Amino acid sequence: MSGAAEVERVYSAMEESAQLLDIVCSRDKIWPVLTAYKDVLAEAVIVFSMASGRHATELDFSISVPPGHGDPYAIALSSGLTAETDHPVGALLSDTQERCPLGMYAIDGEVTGGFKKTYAFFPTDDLQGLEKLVDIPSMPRGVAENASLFARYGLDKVQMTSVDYKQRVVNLYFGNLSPEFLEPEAVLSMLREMGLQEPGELGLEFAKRSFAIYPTLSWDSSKIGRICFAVISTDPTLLPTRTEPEVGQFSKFANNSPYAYAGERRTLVYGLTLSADEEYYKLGSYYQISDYQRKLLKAFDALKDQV
Ligand code: GPP
Ligand code: MG
Repeated sequence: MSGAAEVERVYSAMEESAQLLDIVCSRDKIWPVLTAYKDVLAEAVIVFSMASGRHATELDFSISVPPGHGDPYAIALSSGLTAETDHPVGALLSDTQERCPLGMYAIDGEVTGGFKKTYAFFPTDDLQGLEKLVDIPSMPRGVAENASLFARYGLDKVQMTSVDYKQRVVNLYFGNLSPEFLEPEAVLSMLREMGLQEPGELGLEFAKRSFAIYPTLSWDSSKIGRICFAVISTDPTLLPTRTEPEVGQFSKFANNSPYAYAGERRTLVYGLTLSADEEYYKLGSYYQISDYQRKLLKAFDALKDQV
């Protein structure tokens, strides 16, 4: 398929996914993003992600970009998807790639807002330690200031980072989590120290199955803005709440979002996010996957019978 046909194909799937949530896609915002990365679409991992509450009016899309394709932030700048900035947010991806080995990149956009984020994935067999990340000059100082807190709760190996150019925030996606730190007492103690909301019983059960935990930091404060517990599964019923309209909305999305790997079950990543004054949920439905997601599902989806 040509690049233009790929753009058309992915846009249609995105529209179908957004319609499930009554969200209208902005073709003018999405088309330039898909066009800028059109050559990677056929082989990319592509995720459509919804969220609850005040975030329910947006659908995000994430697209992986192989390292050989070049720095995706440079592509975003040269394609006019985002404006140049002197803020350290604009230097973080290139500072990261100068200092750390990378296995992959990704970009992220909103179906109503357009280009939003980049991701830097470290090699799966070479996750980076916090000490490496605190040395990156444009990294928010809050990372260094919270490094010992993270380490005390077993958060010390980073799988990937994301940079959000709109909100000017950074996520550190910690992996290699030890089960002891996923127990309710440890999770509650960590959230109290961070000054974040504490989930109820359902949320704590959910958190036990996390394959990644990711805090969000900014350049404005050393406080942790929010943290998300992520669970990967093919089960469409794992949302950690029983309230409506969330259950209905998430179930519709989990059961009907389009995906391009017929014959397999849809890969889903649920998120439980806590900030100082908010608890909300996210669900990423994978439109395209790679063998890496299949491997993660094998390792983590099987855990459901043990917790
Ligand atoms: C979730 O971050 C991360 C993804 C959906 C990226 C996965 C991308 C691939 C190409 C595999 P988030 O959207 O929950 O973070 P935030 O809401 O803080 O931006
Ligand atoms: Mg998102």
